[in-house]
Amino acid sequence: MKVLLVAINSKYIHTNLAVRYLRQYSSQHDEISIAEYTINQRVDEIAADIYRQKADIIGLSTYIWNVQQVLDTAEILKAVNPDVRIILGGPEVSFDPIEILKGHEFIEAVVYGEGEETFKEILEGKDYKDIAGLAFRSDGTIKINPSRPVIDEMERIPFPYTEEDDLRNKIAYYEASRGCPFNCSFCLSSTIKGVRFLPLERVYRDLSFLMNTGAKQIKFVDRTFNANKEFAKSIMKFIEYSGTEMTGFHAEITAHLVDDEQLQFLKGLKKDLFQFEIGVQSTNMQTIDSIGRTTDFEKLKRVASIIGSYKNIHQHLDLIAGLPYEDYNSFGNSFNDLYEIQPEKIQLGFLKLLKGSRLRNEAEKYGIRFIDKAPYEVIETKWLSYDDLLKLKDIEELVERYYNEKMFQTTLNCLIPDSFGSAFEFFEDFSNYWRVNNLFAEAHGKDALYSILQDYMVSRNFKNIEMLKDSLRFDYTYNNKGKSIPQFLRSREYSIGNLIHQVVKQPDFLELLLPEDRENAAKEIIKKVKVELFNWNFIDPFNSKKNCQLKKEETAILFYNGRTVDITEILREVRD
Ligand code: B12
Ligand code: SF4
Repeated sequence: MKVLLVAINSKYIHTNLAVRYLRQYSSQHDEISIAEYTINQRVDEIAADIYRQKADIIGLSTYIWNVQQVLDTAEILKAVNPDVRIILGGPEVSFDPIEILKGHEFIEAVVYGEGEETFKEILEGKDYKDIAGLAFRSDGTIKINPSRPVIDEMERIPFPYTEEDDLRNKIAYYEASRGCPFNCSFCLSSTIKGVRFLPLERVYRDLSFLMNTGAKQIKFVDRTFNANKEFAKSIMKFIEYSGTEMTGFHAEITAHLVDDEQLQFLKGLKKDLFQFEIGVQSTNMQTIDSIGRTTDFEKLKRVASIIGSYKNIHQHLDLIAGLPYEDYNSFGNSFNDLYEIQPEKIQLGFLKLLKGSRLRNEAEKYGIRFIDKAPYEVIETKWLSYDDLLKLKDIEELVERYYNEKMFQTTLNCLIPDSFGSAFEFFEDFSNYWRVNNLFAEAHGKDALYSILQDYMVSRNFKNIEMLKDSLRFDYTYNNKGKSIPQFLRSREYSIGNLIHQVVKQPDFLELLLPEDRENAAKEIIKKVKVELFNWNFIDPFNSKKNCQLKKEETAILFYNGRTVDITEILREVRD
C-alpha cells in the first residue's frame, strides 16, 4: 500500500515537520513518501503532481494558511481517482472534524489532535471504530471516537528528518519540547496541558544532524523555548560549541523568565547565532489579564533592553491588535512601550480567532467580530472599529518598511523625538500621508522609500528639515554599500573625489582609524570606501540619544565595512 503525506507550506523556504514525524513514526509499516508544495502553486498543478505518484492513501496536513488549498486539492484527487483514500490531520481540522467530514464527501477520515499514533493505527489497518482521535464515515453516517491522550514520553517519537531531506537554504523546524506552560486564550498551544521534553542527549544528536544539512536556519517550534531554564541553557551551550557559521537559530522565549545568570550567559554568545521572538502582545494589563497571560512587562522590558545592549542576538517583539480592552490609543501605548526597547523588529499582528481557541468562544462577550473563513481575522471589537484596524494595517506596513528594515535609523531617531510626541504618532501621521497620496497602491523599490520619506518631511516642513535631509543621506550611505547617492539626496558637495587617495595615504591613517586593515593595501581600501560630507556631526548610526543632540558642524564621514569613521580633521589637513 502506497502512502503519500502532503504538505502545502506557506512559502518555499518553509518545511513541514508534522508529515516528517508521521512518516518516521510509521516507517516500519508502509511505503510512505512526502510531497511538499507552497500555497502559491495552483491547486490543479498540485493535484496533478500528487495524482502522478499513484498513492493509495493520501494524508494532507491542514493549517490555517493552507486549508482551502488542501480541500480543493483533495476534491480533485478524489474526482480523478474515486478509489483513493483521503485523510486529513492538523490543527485546522482538529477542532471541528465532524463539520469537515459533513461538508466534504471526498474525505474519508480526519485525525484530530496529535497524529503519530492515530495515523500509525490507520496504516496498520485497525478498525476505524477502535482508533482514538479519529472522526470517520461509517455506513453513511459520521462517527467520532474519543480523543487520544498525548504520547507521554516524547523520545518515543523518532527524529523526523532523514538523509533524503534536502534542507539546503531552507528553514528546518525542530521541536525539543511539546506544549506550553502558559494558557493564552487566543492560542492553540493552551489547549494541551503540560510540557514534554526530549532527553538532552537526543536533542544534541538531532541538532548535530540538522547542522550538517546546510539548513539556513533551525527554528525551534517549542512554544516557550525557555520554559525550563536549565534545559534551554544546555541546548544553547551545545549550539554555541558545535554550531556552524552557516546556520542561525530561532526560538520563541518568554522574556520575563530570563534571570540575571541567564543574561550573563546570553552576553557571551556568538553574534547572530540566535534570534529570539518575544510575544508581548500588549502592554495593557487589563488586556493581558483578560487573555490569561502572565506578563511582567517591567521585567520583560529590562531583559529585552539588556539583551539588546549586547548586540549579539536579534530580538523580534510581537504585538497583537484586536485583543479585549485594547483600543486604538491603548495599542499605540503598547507600540510605544516596545519602540522604547528598540528591538531589531517589531511585528504587528492582527488577532485571528482560531478554531479551538478559548477566545473564539468568548468572541461575543468581547464584541469581537471576525471573518468566518481562514484565517479568521478580527474585523471589529468593542474597542476597535474596522476603520481603526485599517489604520493599524497601514501603520504595520510602514513599521515593516521603515523600522524593521533598519534602513532609516538615524532619520527616525532625529525626527521622532524632535517633531512627535511618540513613535506611534509619527507612524500614524506618515501612514496618513501614504494613504492620502495613494502610495500603498504601488510597489516601491528601496530608493523610492527614501525619496518618499524625504518628500513627506519636506511637505510637513518639520523643524530642522535641513538636518533631517542630511540624516537621510547618512542613512542611505550607511545602508547602501556600493551604490552611488541618488540625485534627490545629493546636496552641495557630496563627494570628496580624489582627495580620498591622499587621505588614505596619510601617515598613521590606517594605524589610527582602520587598524584591523593595516595589512590591506590602500588601493584595496579605496575601492570599498565611501566618504561623505555632512553639515551635522552624524557618526554613530546606532546611538539615537546622541544623534538627536547633534552639533551643526561640517563632518566628513568615511563609510567602510559597516563602520563609520570621522575623518574631518584628516581631510582638513589634506585640503590645507
Ligand atoms: C511553523 C509554524 C508556522 C510557519 C509555517 C510553516 C509552514 N510549513 O509553512 C510560519 C512561521 C510561516 C507560520 C505562520 C503562521 N502561523 Co504558525 N505555527 C507554526 C508552529 C510554530 C509549528 C508547527 C509545527 O510544525 N508544529 C509541530 C507539529 C509536530 O505539530 P502539529 O503541526 O500540530 O502537527 C501534529 C498534528 O496536528 C497532526 N497533524 C498535522 N498534520 C497532519 C497530517 C495528517 C495526515 C495527520 C494524520 C496528522 C497531522 O499530527 C502532527 C504530529 O502530532 C505552530 C505552533 C506549534 N508549535 O505547533 C504554529 C501554528 C501552526 N501557527 C498558527 C498560526 C495562527 C499562524 C499564523 C496565522 C500567525 C499569524 N501571522 O497571525 C501565520 C499564518 C501564515 C500565513 N502565511 O498565513 C497556529 C495555527 C492554527 C491553525 N488552525 O492552523 C499555530 C498552531 C500556533 C498557535 N498560535 O496556536 N506558522
Ligand atoms: S501564546 Fe505563547 S505563551 Fe501563550 S499559550 Fe501560546 S505558546 Fe504559550
